Amino acid sequence: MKHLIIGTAGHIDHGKTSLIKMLTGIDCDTHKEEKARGITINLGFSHLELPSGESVGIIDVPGHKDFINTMVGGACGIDMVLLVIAADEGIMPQTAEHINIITALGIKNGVVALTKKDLVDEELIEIATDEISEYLQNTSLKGIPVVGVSSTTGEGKNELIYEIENSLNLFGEKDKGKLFRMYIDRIFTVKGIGSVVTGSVSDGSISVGEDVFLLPGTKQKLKVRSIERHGKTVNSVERGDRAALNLTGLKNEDFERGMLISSKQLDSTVLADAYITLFLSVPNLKLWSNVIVLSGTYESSARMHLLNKDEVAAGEDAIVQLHLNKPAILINRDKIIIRNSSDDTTLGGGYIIDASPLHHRKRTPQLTEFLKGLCVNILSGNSTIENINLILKREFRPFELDEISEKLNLEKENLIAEISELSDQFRVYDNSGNKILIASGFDESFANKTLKILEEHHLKNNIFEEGLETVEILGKLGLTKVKCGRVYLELLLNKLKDKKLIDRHKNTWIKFGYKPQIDNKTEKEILWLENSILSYDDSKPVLPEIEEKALQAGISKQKIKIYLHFLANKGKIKFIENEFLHSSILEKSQNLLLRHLLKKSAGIGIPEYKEVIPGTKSFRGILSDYLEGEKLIEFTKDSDNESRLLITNKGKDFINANLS
Ligand SMILES: Nc1nc2c(ncn2[C@@H]2O[C@H](COP(=O)(O)OP(=O)(O)OP(=O)(O)O)[C@@H](O)[C@H]2O)c(=O)[nH]1
Ligand SMILES: [Mg+2]
Repeated sequence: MKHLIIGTAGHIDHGKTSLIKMLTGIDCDTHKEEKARGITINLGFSHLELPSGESVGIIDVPGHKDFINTMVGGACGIDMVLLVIAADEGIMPQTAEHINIITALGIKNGVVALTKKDLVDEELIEIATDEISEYLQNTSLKGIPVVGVSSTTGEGKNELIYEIENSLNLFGEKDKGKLFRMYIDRIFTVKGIGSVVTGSVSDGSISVGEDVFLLPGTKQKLKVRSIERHGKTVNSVERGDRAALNLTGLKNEDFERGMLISSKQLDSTVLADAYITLFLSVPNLKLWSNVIVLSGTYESSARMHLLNKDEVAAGEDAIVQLHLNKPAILINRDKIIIRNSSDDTTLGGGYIIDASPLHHRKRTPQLTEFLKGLCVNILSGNSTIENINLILKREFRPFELDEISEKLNLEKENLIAEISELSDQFRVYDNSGNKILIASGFDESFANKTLKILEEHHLKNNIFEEGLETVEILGKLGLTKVKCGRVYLELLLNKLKDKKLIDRHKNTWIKFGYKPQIDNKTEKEILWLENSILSYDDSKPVLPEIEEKALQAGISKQKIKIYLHFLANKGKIKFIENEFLHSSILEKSQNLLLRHLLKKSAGIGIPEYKEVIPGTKSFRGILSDYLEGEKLIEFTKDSDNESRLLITNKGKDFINANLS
């Protein structure tokens, strides 16, 4: 099953609805007003069972010039066109306008039904056929077959069906996209069933029982209670199907034509970048113009800003930014049609090239270059690899495969198949099955930056054995806020390690082969610092005093800071909060106190603590802070509310192990 939709197109009264009735037996003009006026006003829906067994959906559109917007709403969802031209009139204004719209929507397949064959002679049929073929030369429908038919006599019906089937055979199986989207074109209530909305499924698939959202706006999940396709109850529908969904969760008045049913809560936008082409014989458009934007059944007035030129003439193309008055749910490659603000002329059409752009206040050459790249990709048949490249090159960061699959609306599995064909333009990292992609140039740049960061770090800290921790490098590379930044960096660092460019030291990264360098002078200075800390014995070392003495000895404050760090890394001193003690002194006092406490099951009061550790009060403060932090001792209060020190079980184990 190919899941395709055929749409009619053509001037008013040329016989579109009659033709569909002849082909399918269904009269699409169901409304009272349609019957009374003898014209189509709303979209009509039918389906055709082909001899091959395939069932295709049919959308019948109105030909009247006042209902072009309805026609666009129908035509946006079709795969091929049934262009209806009455043999007795030939190409008329809305024939031309519909052909323009079909061309702008990129629809290339179809059949011309030259209707009302019964009203003209064979010679006129031949002349009309030639005329139409020539006219279509400059449109997307170039070369499609022309079949003479009469809906009154049934003549030409089989030939037309044959050509429709031929044309449908040109379609292969398509990637249906991972996200389900369907623009609502009709809403009605069925007694005892509830709200039913119909539309053409433009992406993805949905099954009974699944949750969907009504967009824009509502955050509430709706359940798909039942589905009909071409009048038959089915379990699921997919891209290309005409569908009627029975949804539970909202009232009928919450639904509106032009709203979207989606499997995901998507953000709406009032800004979109688009590539458009103006139709022939429309007026020139200036830098800013007021327009109406149509996409699916969405419709909104908008201000259109030309980005790559100051004026655009009939037949020319342009890259534009649309400032929409009504929030839209758009994704890249969505087709759009532009009408003038008085809604009486279709100006042109094209594609969304960026559905979540920045507001382009300045039209820089870089911006134009980037947007042109997007256009080329979208127009050149959208090689997936090229599209991935474009996303990756836009932002200096790694991307998760999930993000790419979302942006391109392609299934992850299909993407994995594509990227395994390896592009030299991007790198793929495997994170236990989850893939991370990054543009090759950026990956190289991150690798080089990492090496440089480590080099600079070592240069400034050449007495240290340690390098930088992963988080420190992450911050210096500006990757902290990137979702997969940490995982990417770890993979990159490990790759650099495998290449023997960097190495691991303790919990840090160093450049491969890096060794600290301590010259004689430095060594002496460090020794001097250690000795001056030792000289404080069981008084708290006072940093400003040490710094003062150091200055006199010709050692800068900055160096003292580095040396303190160095001594800490070597385990010679210990930082406790912002203070520090020499480890040997700390250890001596700690053992002394713990050993004493071991004998005092009721603990000791502060005066006794003072006797055991006779140094300064601040020294005792740091010591007990440290031991309390290590959970070796704890403080309690006695009956007089005086503090008492007690050894913990952990403290007992610790000191017993030390004693033995
Ligand atoms: N003799 C003859 N009359 C036809 C044929 N097809 C359609 N008609 C007549 O042409 C008129 C218009 O037909 P429709 O099918 O309503 O035309 P339409 O293209 O659907 O019109 P809109 O939807 O309003 O644009 C009707 O009176 C039909 O009976 C045909 O093959 N032969
Ligand atoms: Mg009609």
